[in-house]
Amino acid sequence: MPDGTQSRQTNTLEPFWMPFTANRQFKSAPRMLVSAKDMHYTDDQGRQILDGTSGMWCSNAGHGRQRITDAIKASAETMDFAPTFQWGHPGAFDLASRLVNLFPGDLDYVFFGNSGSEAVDTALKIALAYHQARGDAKRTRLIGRERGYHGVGIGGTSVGGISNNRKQFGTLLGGVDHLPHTHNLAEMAFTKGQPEWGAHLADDLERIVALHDASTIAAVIIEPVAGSTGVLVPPKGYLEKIRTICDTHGILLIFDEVITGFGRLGDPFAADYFGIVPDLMTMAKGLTNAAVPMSAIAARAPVYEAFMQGPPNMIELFHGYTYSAHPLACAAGLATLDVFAEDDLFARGKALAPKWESAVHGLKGQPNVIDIRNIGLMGAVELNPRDGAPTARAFDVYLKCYEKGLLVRQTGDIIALSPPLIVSEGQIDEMVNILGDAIRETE
Ligand code: PXG
Repeated sequence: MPDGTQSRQTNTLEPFWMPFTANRQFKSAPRMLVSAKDMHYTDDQGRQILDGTSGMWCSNAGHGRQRITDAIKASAETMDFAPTFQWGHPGAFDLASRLVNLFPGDLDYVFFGNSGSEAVDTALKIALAYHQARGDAKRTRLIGRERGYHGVGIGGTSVGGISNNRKQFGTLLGGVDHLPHTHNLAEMAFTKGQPEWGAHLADDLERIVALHDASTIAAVIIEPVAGSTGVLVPPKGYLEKIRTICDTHGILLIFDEVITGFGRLGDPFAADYFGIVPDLMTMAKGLTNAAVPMSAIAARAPVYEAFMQGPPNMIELFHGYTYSAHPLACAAGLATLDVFAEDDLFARGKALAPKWESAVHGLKGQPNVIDIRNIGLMGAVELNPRDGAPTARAFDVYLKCYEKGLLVRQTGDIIALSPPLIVSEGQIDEMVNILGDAIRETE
């Protein structure tokens, strides 16, 4: 190893090892965002960038919401930090109460983390511990799905199904299996909303159950709509089948709603939209409008109750984070719920969805566009990969969009869109026009 003093970098961009980023490409041509308000970022050149992705699927109420900023400021001035292991602070209980009122069914309890990844690993651990608490300790297998994204913890990476996110990290957790993904261009290209084809793919869970025996399986975790992999909308009837199979075999169903939570589909959660109550539900991102990192795990009453046994002075779940229910995050979460109520944002998302659908599907027929998908205020445009250079075409489109003043996400050969729920109809047209221009100008 070189002496530490010799490794000092002169380029100020060099020391930050950027996450999920082509570091050398970025540092040679940085895209630097310096402020954000409502639907726009401003970059270091003073350009206004229209936000087609709610930051990273997270600032659902738009940027710089005064009410949220004020709440964070007031909270920081009152109490910078309070522990929540064997202590408490009012904001944590207030936010938990407000959230469980929003959750569907008997999702009556909430545990807090700081990121979607932590929420996922927490949900997986709760599932394992739940079975153990009920004397069913053999149930230790976890089932994910191909192309699923559940964050970057070892648990989330293990149940995740995006190959690039797994292959650098060895064998990961044992005892994990994966359902097939639901994407099939031949059967569902250019479907508006939920595809008619594909409910039978849920039957693969019966195959997995038969292979491992139900008595060894703790939980199934899926995104109701797969986000990161490029907006895979569940086929009609698919989620219902998954729920039924889990019920039949005593397997917990975890919905990872880190992206779909807080209005992305025009309902508070995808669970509401699809009318299916999972046993555990993870959320993050939109929970605080991304103004302070926070995540949460909702649990159905019977799950929580399974832990509430033994002497009452004993800790029931040996799990938690220093920053679980951090006061600033709770303040931001409470203010976010106020903003959603004041602006009627769930209804707004729902009302805009038809406009969104027709706008994004308007890109059909543009060069290299092989599929368009949408649900709620989520959309994806899939491009034909360049020969021998997968992902390059979409990356070029992504860069062109940025040059033209639009923030989109690129994943593989897919451009994903998820605007803040405050987007106007005119801004939807603007997004689609810029993306269309970028696609036409890209070889
Ligand atoms: N679950 C799901 C479903 C997610 O989408 C996580 C867990 C992990 O959350 P954290 O907070 O640990 O990052 C996510 C995160 C993208 C993109 O553009 C998606 C995510 C993160 C960054 C980029 O697709 N999803």
